[in-house]
Amino acid sequence: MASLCEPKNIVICDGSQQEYDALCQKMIASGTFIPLKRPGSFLCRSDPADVARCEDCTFICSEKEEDAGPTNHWQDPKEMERRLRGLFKGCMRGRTLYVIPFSMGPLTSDISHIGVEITDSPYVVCNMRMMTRMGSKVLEQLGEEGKFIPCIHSVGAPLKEGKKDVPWPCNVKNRAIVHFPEKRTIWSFGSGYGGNALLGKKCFALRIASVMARDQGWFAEHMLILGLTNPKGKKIYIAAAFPSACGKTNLAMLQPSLPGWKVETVGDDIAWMRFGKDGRLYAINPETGMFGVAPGTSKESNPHAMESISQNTIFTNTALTDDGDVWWEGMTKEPPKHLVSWLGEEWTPASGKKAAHPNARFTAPISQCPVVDPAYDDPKGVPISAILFGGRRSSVMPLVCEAFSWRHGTFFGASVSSETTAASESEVGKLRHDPFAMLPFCGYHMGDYFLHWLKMGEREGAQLPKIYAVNWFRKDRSGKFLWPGFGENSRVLKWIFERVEGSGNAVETPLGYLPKSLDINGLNISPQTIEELFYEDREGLRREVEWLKEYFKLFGKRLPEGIRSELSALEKRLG
Ligand code: OXD
Ligand code: MN
Repeated sequence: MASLCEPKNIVICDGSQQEYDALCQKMIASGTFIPLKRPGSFLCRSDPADVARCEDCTFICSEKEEDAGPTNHWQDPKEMERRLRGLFKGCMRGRTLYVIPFSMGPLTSDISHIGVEITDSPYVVCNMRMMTRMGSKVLEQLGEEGKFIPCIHSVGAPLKEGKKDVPWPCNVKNRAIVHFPEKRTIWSFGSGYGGNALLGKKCFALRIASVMARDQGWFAEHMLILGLTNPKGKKIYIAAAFPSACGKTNLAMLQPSLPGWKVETVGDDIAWMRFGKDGRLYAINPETGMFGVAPGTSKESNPHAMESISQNTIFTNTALTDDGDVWWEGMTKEPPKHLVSWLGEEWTPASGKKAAHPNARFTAPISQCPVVDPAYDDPKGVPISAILFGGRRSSVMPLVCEAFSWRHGTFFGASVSSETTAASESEVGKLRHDPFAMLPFCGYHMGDYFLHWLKMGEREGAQLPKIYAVNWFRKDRSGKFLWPGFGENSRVLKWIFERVEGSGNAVETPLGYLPKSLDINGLNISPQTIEELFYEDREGLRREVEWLKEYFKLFGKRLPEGIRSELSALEKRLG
């Protein structure tokens, strides 16, 4: 790679604090980092054209096109390799090539896997140090023979001798985030942002890992993991899949409004799950940090996230206050009178523009979360009792619904749709199917992915988690959210807990089991609103079935029979 990329230097990262601090200092000097008044924290402004995951330039280059499936962009692997070799030729001239050995998951866990990212971005190195277990200890574990996933990254902006660097080098017009599922290799060119560049996250822990999981009999999922304890001290673990920027971080560290209940955080974005010898499904969070969406995060909406980012945090594309702190829309009711926007421009409330980019992010160690679960680093993982699927749906879908079976729950996952958010560059607010919240992250044919889920449920001796569909985002006719969400979601978690324990009450409906009653003690909500939250909109549901039928045609013969029959069963139940 060195002879292809022609870097000026090569540094093998040891993952130490000293190394991290030196890179931060280097980035302050180059204008990439602005030190903040929060201890150990920095603001970074990206190039205005490189602000989110780029789905149109993300490719799954399987040997056969049909194996990438209809939901992925495919290109012939040989042609792509040629293109990449051209792009990477001399791409690191004038820059340092950093070698980042990292482990996704605790080093001693059987569920974990190792990767090595090479990059010419010190921003990537610092973020990877927070997001993964990184450095010498990983190299030691690898030894001479160890296996790892090669992850190759360049911002694609060679630096001419004597030329001053820009704060955020990138090469937007040539961006390519490329996965070779058979070779299990990742090449990413031209972007420095989030999932495009921190290759342990979406590229490895989801796209490549989903292929490994299919082949080896486990799950790599876009899910948070939380521990839920009832007032008697009994604890269960829940995994939950929601599309990007739909509140995974908020749910993962929710402060329950119900007295005596406790939520603790294992992970906020990705879960790797494997059946244990006892037949239960065990989950680890392969990451060690959060790369969370800043806008909307406040002391009210997510006090635990606010505490997690009070120090040692990298902020990207937030606004800067006059006293050297950060701000974003939704952080306080009243915006400050003056700011410097994410674009580096003077900003006042009269500017009529957003001060922070809608996909502005914070990177912070999960260990700083005040409610981090004691088992978050446990190599065994945590046993999952319930799996939730949800999306942003302003109508039709009820607040919560329990699946009749694993197969029915797999159908819930396959049917997820959600209004799009700024986490990706595509149009915001458009309702799209996002099966299992994995649409941008499944590394193979989505029909085969459904089949993998169905098959895993047939495993002998498996003690399968119960499966739920949830929707915090249903609106009334005037467009107002019906459900307050955030800490009040603990009321839904309580019902799920009781169902798992066998004590919760439910009514059977065509969609699944709904709560007979939800604990709304102390909540200022009218009985009509509750009714609307669970209203069985038969017409809307029939339209949903038609819409799903049309969507599932995309998968042709690779749509498993289990999903097809669940859809017809729902159609029949709706009458
Ligand atoms: C993320 C995403 O960054 O899903 O987690 O976009
Ligand atoms: Mn995500």
